[in-house]
Amino acid sequence: MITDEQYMQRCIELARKGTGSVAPNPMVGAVLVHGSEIIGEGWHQQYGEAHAEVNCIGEAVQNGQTDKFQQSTLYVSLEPCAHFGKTPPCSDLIINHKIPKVVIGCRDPFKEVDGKGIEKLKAAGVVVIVDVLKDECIDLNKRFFTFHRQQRPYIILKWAQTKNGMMASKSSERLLISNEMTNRLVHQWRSEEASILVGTNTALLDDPQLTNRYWPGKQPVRLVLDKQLRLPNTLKLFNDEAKTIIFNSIKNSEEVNVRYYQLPNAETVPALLNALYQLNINSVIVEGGAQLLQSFIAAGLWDEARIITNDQLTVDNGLTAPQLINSVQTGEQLIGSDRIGYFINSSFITHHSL
Ligand code: AOF
Ligand code: ZN
Repeated sequence: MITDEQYMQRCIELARKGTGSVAPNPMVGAVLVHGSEIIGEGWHQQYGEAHAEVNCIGEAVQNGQTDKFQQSTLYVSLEPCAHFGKTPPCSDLIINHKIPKVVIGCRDPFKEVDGKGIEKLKAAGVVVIVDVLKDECIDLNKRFFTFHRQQRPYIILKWAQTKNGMMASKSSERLLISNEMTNRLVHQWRSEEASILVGTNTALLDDPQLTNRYWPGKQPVRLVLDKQLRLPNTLKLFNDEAKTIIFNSIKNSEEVNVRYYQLPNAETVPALLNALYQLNINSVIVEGGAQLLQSFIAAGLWDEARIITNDQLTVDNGLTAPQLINSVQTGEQLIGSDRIGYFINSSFITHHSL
């Protein structure tokens, strides 16, 4: 006998096929089961397009399975929607197709839905089971859940540090902490997030491109703090490889690929996060400098820290790396609280050419 959990696992697997193409929407998967036979499968494939349930039921209809619907169960990793968004409500679709039972992974935190889909189904006499593999389904869409529950993007802090807890001050030293493999990993991370953020000094001194070049997939939006508009437009982050938003206290304007967003208190983390919420940016990877990273830590506003270390390298006059807790954080260690810390030791990773 196949369990509800196993069908839900399949929904999660299907949902993941939407990785990178549905944000800021959630990834969602659905299967329609008759007896022990799967008669339809679907997932949310593209932002703005059909939801998982529509594709799942659509496949079953196409395969001539419609007469089995009244004895079938629909499994879906997120509560079916109840609102008219870019597409009509999935709960209506289920009711119209007379599917008598729906098993749901987790409730949708989006305020237009948030239990209304479940209520609608129940009111129409559909048997509804909720929270099957709930934790897995929430984790699948951790960015979406953080965005709607906390009204801010999911925040990943990233930096590289030496054995003695220093961030490199010169780019030559930085190259020694990281290597081609960790660089590729960082580009994969960039491809997975909606945006990358850096502070003024980092933009000015390092002149980073802040693009994803070593991993297939999309370019995140580049976010830069530049209160007084000190950054010259000759910097690489003004190139056409990706979009850039400059948070500043002087002007609001839109140019090709560059948007100036006026935000008087951009240097305070909550003000910046609120702006990102308004801009519908549901995740951010903060890549420096030390001061900006430390201000996120001090505000307690972060979800993950990903720290690249090189346990064979010490730098004498570097910049002290951010401190997650009141202790030196070299090597691997677990960070208290429900946040996640990853230490990636680049000296253990062998070199491969890209
Ligand atoms: C579902 N099934 O596969 C997804 C859902 O703008 P729209 O119309 O695409 O609606 C987006 C919202 O719908 C999104 O914020 C989330 O609450 C829900 N996503 N719902 O029933 C799906 N992707
Ligand atoms: Zn829907």
